[in-house]
Amino acid sequence: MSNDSVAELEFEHSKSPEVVHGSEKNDFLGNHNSVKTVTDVVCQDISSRKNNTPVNTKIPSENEQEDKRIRMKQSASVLNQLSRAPRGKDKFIGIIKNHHEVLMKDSGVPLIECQNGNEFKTKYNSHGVNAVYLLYNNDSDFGLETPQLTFENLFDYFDMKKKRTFYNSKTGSDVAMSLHKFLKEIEKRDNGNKYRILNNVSTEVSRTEVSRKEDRIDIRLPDFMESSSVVRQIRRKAENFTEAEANSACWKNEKTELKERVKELANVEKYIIFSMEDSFMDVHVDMGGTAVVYHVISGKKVIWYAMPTDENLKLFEEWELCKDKREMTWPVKEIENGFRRVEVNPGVTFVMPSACLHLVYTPVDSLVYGGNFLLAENFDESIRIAKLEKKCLENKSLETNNTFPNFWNTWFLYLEICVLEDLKNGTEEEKRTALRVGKKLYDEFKTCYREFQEWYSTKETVDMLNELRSLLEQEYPNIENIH
Ligand SMILES: O=C(O)CCC(=O)C(=O)O
Ligand SMILES: [Fe+2]
Repeated sequence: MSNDSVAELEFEHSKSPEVVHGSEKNDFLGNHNSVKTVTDVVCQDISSRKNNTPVNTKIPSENEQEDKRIRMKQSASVLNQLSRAPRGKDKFIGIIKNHHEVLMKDSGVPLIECQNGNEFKTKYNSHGVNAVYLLYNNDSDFGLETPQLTFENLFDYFDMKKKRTFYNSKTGSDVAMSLHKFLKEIEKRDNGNKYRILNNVSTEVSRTEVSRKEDRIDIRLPDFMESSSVVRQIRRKAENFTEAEANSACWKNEKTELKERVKELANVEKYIIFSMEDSFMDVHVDMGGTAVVYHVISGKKVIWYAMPTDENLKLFEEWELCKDKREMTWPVKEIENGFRRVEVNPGVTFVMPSACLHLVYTPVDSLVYGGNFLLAENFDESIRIAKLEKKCLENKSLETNNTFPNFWNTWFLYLEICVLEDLKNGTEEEKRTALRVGKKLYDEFKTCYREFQEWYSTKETVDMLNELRSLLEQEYPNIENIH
């Protein structure tokens, strides 16, 4: 008997009889009483990230070690079942529903916990953009502001008739419906009727600040996001240019005016996510390898994340590009020890760096604020994901509206009005950042700049890259010419 089958046998004992959800009888497994006696291993120090060794942990007692060993076996058994279960079917959701509490609970993947915004600021300053954070209390030092949404007050903020795309976790397909209908679906479920498990992750409300005709919801971004988001930096710079400056020869905008391009920048920073209990999103990386801020307003989310290491991304890429996914091992199972489980309760904020792999399960009906943003420091990870998305677009496994709008154009605009500008006129600190980021952009674009001719002509991109090279030369004397 292999270790796996031992784990399955032990696991069988913890099942209770079949669960009936509403009046609909699912083939869900029974509830599992998870072991709650073991303190979670909390890694406080990102310096352990490379070897995944947690620090500041107390030495577990023998009982705790035994509990942990059992939980790990249970987790492995659940992963085995999940990797065999058909996606978009009750069975898969049922396994998650009943066993998510033990799933990948004991990894040593780092998580930086912060009690308040001030602690977040201090820790973010020392650990930077490549760490994962869990902030328990959102306050003015963090800066995020969202209305206190509930399922009862949605009509105060949203156009209840507007058709939105909901993902049905039971069938794995999309369905267009209004929020009004969505609430009716919840009612149907609560009245014991057959229902769908609906999840809307595409309601973005940035534009509503300007035109309040449709959704009427205001969100203030966290301070660190406001200052580090590439799109926000471009907007700020553009706002500071006078019309004359923006149209002068120094802003190479023969094709379109700066203000037109700014209007076309992606709005992906202010999503409200509407999820019914049992919604599930399988392993993915957010569009354009963006970093994510995820704040539960009401309800609860369970997120499993894995760091964007080369190895993890390779497995994910293989999976994404595989035509027949049934033939491949589920990447979550392969990367099992690289995932960490986090529960995000109301008022709690989860911050994930660019290109993190993640899965999300919703144990109760939930309303969430989610914001995506590009980080210049994570340019390489973003480009890697965008290249993967390009291949997926080509093989039609991805649709354009699930990618970061104007991804490549945005980086050229960032190069033009942020990086070049900072290298020439920035403060010492801005220059240092621009040197680092400028080099990454240069190395990527020096060979493939001809591919991007939407917002800039080839002559403009050549001029920009040559100017960048001459500004980088002193710091990087061996820098190659564009070719
Ligand atoms: O909350 C969810 O169900 C999934 C959110 C998410 O990861 C996404 O929209 O990319
Ligand atoms: Fe996501």
